[in-house]
Amino acid sequence: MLRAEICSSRELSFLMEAHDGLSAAIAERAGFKGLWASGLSIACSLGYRDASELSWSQLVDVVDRIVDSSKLPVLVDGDGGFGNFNNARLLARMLRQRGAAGVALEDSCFPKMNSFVGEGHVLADVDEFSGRLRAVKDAVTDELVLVARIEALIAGRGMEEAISRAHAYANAGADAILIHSRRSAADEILAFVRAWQNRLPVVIVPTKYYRTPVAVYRKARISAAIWANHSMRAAAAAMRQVCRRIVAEENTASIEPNIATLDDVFELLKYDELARAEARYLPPPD
Ligand code: SPV
Ligand code: MG
Repeated sequence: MLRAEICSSRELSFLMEAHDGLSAAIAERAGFKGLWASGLSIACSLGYRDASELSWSQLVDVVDRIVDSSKLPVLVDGDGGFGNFNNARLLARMLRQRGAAGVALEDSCFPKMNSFVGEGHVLADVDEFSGRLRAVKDAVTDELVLVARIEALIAGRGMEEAISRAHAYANAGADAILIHSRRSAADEILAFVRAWQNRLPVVIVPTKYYRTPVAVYRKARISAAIWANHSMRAAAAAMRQVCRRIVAEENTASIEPNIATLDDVFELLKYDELARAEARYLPPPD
């Protein structure tokens, strides 16, 4: 299912960020066909920075809630795999156990730093990172889609380096390539796609180059675009506004029309089946 979403260059798919069960359920209800369990958004929702402060087991536990809260396939942001080939492989096995559909691993070093923060991002050695991918592929075979994420453009290492890394990661068994950019225009992403010639499907994260119309990605035969952090950012803005108003007004009357009703929330999480009298537990007959 996720393979169809992200590995088809015939149709552009969209993955929506989820950082907990509620955001997963909301994205599904809105019509998305796949989810991105974002490292940044999950870390942020727990009050951590996206700098390997969230542990791999905390990530796995949140993914468990995301998977359980919708029927959608979930591509998990596995950062660099939280260490070497062994840590990456363990993470992938645990994610498969919790029902994830895929994992994206980036060629960063531990501890990682979010791609949009600071300069001087350090890339992993190509052979060492290829070993991480190969170890994951050997462990989970086709049961998890394996996306290799290239940070060469983020690290300012240029297009040639990005393309040669993409070939190395394809040879190591990746199912798709995620090429990341922090530019405000899609030019370097599109240059990558032209040079890459679709040896493997391409996934993008248009967080910074959000003004580019998706028709451009369709024309470039990009397989999937990830809206990587928008529910988390929407929640942050809404929570801040509500908190400020309640502090100022010492009353919630004015915000009531602008927030989800409790009935909305109950409906989203299917309280109706619990509320029925016949929902009482009936033990099986002896
Ligand atoms: C994430 O959502 O955690 C990502 C995308 O990895 S980014 O924040 O752009 O690095
Ligand atoms: Mg991330």
